[in-house]
Amino acid sequence: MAQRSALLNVMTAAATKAARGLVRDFGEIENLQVSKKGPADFVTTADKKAEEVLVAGLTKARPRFGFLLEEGGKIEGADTSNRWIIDPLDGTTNFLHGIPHFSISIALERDGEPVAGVIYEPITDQMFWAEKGQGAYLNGRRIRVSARRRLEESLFATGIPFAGKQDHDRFLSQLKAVMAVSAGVRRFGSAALDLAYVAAGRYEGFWEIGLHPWDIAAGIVLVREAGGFVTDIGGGGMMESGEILAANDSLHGPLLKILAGRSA
Ligand code: 2AM
Ligand code: CA
Repeated sequence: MAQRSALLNVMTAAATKAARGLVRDFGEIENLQVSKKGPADFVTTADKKAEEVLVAGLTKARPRFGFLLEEGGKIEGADTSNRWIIDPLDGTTNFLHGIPHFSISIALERDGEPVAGVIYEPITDQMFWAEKGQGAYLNGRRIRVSARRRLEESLFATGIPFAGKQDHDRFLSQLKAVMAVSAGVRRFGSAALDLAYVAAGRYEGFWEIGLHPWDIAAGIVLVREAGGFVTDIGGGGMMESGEILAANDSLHGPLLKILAGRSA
């Protein structure tokens, strides 16, 4: 079992605590699916409750740090270098539909750079963590991006834009280009877990457009520390543009060309 730093212990403890409520609430979803009102309001409450637990735990441990929260927005801290970037429930649509694939994502950003990340998948009890310079881990075991180098043997994940989102045509041309050269494309619905799975070498790469900093901040640290490359797609910086491509060291370059509409 790898020795975890005090910082990572604080982050994993907060995730574990918030997950208890999420798992309890997820157990209720099945009953609510059949109710007239449906589970949507219930999920929003679950999401907010999880965020409150995370903020309380992290504030107790590091009282001066600020926050960027999916639900609660920005909270300025006395320490202007360090802030937590948090998604209390990534994969909300899965959760809402009773599909057991969702996560909690916590990153620590220091002077504008994500330096530590924890992504927790409560249903399967998979705790992914990484800290800059210290490697990436899953439940205490070191993880690495996959070693596959051939596109035709490679599996990729993505996120599909939906109603109200931009860039549907651009996404379709990216998908068309990747499906033509790869062993397959998956769409699981939690960007944070997609990045953790790239770090764990489960698939060779992941791309998505239209994301937010809380979807990707922790995963960026995980992929980098697992030996992968993670960048934006069209220029402009991942955290600003919400576009991300994460892949192993061999396939990031070719995939970036393919997504940009140039041949690999
Ligand atoms: P969420 O579950 O926290 O909302 C799936 O494609 C990914 O997109 C998930 O990480 C999901 O995060 C995120 N997502 C869902 N709705 C979104 C929206 N309206 N804008 C941007 N990202 C969204
Ligand atoms: Ca999210």
